[in-house]
Amino acid sequence: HLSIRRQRQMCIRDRGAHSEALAAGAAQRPQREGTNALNWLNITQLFRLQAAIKLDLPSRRKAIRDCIHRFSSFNYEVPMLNAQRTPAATSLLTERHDWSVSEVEALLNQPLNDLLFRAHQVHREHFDPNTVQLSTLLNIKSGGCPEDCAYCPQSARYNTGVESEALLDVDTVLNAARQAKAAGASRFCMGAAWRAPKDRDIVKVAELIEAVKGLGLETCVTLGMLKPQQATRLKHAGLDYYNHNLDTSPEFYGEVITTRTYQDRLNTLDAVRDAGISVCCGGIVGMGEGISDRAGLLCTLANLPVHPESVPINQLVRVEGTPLADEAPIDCFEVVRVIAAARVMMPKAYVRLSAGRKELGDAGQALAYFAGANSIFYGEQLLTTANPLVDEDRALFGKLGITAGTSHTH
Ligand code: SAM
Ligand code: DTB
Ligand code: SF4
Repeated sequence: HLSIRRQRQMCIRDRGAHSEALAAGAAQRPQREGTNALNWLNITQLFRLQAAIKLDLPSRRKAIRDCIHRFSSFNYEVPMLNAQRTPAATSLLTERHDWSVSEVEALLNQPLNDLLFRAHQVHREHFDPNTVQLSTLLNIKSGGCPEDCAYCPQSARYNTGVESEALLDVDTVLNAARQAKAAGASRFCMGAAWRAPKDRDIVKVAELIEAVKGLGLETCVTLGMLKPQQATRLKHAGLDYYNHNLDTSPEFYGEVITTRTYQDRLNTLDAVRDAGISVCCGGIVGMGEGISDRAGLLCTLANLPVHPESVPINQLVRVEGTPLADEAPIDCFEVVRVIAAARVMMPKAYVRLSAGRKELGDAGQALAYFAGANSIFYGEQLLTTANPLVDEDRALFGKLGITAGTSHTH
């Protein structure tokens, strides 16, 4: 139903996009027989699903990513890509990566029923709404962290009563992982209170990953900032996910953390993505941020060249001794709104209702599941603070008709 003039404008724009992308592809294209520009574009689309990561293309990845980014900023279908539509191309064309903060603020500020309705529709298009993925957390290296994250009980700068402990050994970790599996978890997440792991730490964590993977569980670790070769080493050990949160908007970030930058975090996310590991990245609400900061966090996440496969939304756990201990509590609808907006903006991501479930209560959690949350931390302990009991989660799932399921990103 577009006017001819508008169609022509679009065609001209398309041609511009094509030639840019083709140029980027051509510049980086391997000199192989039979590899023409069109094939190369298919490869860039596959990259989005991480297939191309398995190819040895480190020097070309940035060009590929830029190319994908340019394509994905178009909201209408590009005829050439459409003609050779693959699942990867479909995803490239249907997911948005061009959100503006004001647009997301408007989304967050909608009447709750409107936001919930939209989010739930998106949720049903992509997932079974009655299945929730279960991840169990283990703190493999507790306390003594040099960073100053204002929310964190494990920072050595605050008096929170959390003891500093050495990295757990393989047997202890395996025992916890076996228990998690027996209780129904599909993923085992190991957290370490490091600013950044040393190479010798990576060797030990790689052993833990191999052991947990051997039990048939998905693996996830969160170790702080990561260098590209460290990410590759973890990938080889069998790591499925790396958790590294942006925590809040670029603007509010400096109020919460001063010992590492937002860009440091984005660099780690790049290293993880380039190593072919699925990205788990989200943030915290309830730290005194404004709605625009929540929108800013969601925009940064959704405008990444590839959406994170997993998006944990944490409600601040206010821990005595941390600078944010006396922050005013937020109500459950604030959390639910952020979950709903994340679902709308990143339709295929697993949105994890993370820290703060105890405070949300049954009704708040039920709303969050309706809004599109389809993953939780499962087990009585988060890292240093309490989580709902396994029996409580089972009882709530029973009341809501929810069953535990695995993720389908692998
Ligand atoms: N040290 C590593 C790092 O910061 O990347 C990994 C562990 S760190 C505890 C992982 C994440 O847990 C943080 O980025 C933050 O989002 C979340 N977190 C920590 N303390 C929290 C709290 N009190 N309430 C809510 N979320 C918290
Ligand atoms: C995430 O987003 N939340 C988890 C996990 N990733 C590592 C951590 C929550 C920590 C809550 C405070 C604590 O227990 O120390
Ligand atoms: Fe350290 Fe991570 Fe806690 Fe920050 S969030 S103080 S980096 S353990």
